[in-house]
Amino acid sequence: MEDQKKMEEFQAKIDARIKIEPKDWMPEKYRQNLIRQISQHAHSEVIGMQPEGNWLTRAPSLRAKKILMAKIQDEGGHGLYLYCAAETLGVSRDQFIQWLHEGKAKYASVFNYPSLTWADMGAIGWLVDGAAIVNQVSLQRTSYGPYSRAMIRICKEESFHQRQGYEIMAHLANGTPEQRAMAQDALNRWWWSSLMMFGPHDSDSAHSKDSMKWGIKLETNDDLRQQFIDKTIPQAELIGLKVPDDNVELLPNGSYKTSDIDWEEFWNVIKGYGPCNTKRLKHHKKAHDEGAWVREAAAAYAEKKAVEAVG
Ligand code: FAQ
Repeated sequence: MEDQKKMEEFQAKIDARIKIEPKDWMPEKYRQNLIRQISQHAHSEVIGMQPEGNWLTRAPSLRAKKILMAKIQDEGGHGLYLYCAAETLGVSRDQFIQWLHEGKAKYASVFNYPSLTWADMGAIGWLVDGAAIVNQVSLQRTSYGPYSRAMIRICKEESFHQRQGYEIMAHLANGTPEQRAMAQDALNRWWWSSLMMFGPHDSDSAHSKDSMKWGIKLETNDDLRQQFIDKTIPQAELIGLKVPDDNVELLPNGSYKTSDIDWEEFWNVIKGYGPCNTKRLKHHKKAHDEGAWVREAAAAYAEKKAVEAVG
């Protein structure tokens, strides 16, 4: 009876759009679902630094290099905000990293594809960040306070990321025939994996029903994917590029009909069989191990300061 009453009060808060804060009562399934989604989101930001990091030393100008470096740093920062938000649910950062390394936690499938040319830096910013923003703008209204506040801050930075990617693509698309071909090739390779970022169709989405009921997700996977498609196809056309789908059709309501995603590829990548899954995790583990002394030094410094403060 007690739990039933708490549950009703909890749902009433959600329905009234009142944020749930760390010390508030929450159903265990809500907490677990948030831990899963926020930590996976954090892992995506951090693992997502790798495909772009691959091009830092080969950026075509100092300007391009500085912008790319700042962008990658931002992604690391986003990971940090999100780990902090997830930690308020009672799980330590070490535990999140361990789950990632053991393959128990996921990260966005899109980062398991290789970045082969400089144009991929354009495609990642334009498409991957573009898809991330559509999702994250919606998540700014998520029901859990710390997650919502992290999203508000992250969205401000992501819109700059999307523009820097589109600038690279526009520049290449207006360049020599070779540059234009490079831009089109990058669009061809990143289009489908970007559409996959929104997750399976609503009918196959295991978590959507609970997440929508509890206001963790405000819009469904398919609705968000369609918003991204409708924004992005005209942007491609504006710079003379074409999305790699012969069945694109503009409907009278202004929305685009497209072919379906290759779901077999999607699930394969998620299960660990994408082109770069092994490489991404191996690199993360190596960087984590090599950074152990930095974490130890930071913890020792914080402890020393705390002792000094007590006197
Ligand atoms: N990749 O029941 P659903 C960025 C899993 S940030 C891998 O529909 P849900 C910034 C899902 O986890 C990009 N796994 O799940 C950047 C679940 O498995 P589980 C990241 C996926 O949670 C840019 C199972 O499939 N953004 O890019 C994917 O309700 C450039 C069933 O799926 C976020 O994480 C996928 N694409 O909906 C950084 C946003 N899709 O956990 C660097 C927050 C599904 O039971 C460079 N997350 N799965 O083992 C969300 O909005 C949701 O978690 C979804 C999935 C929409 C991703």
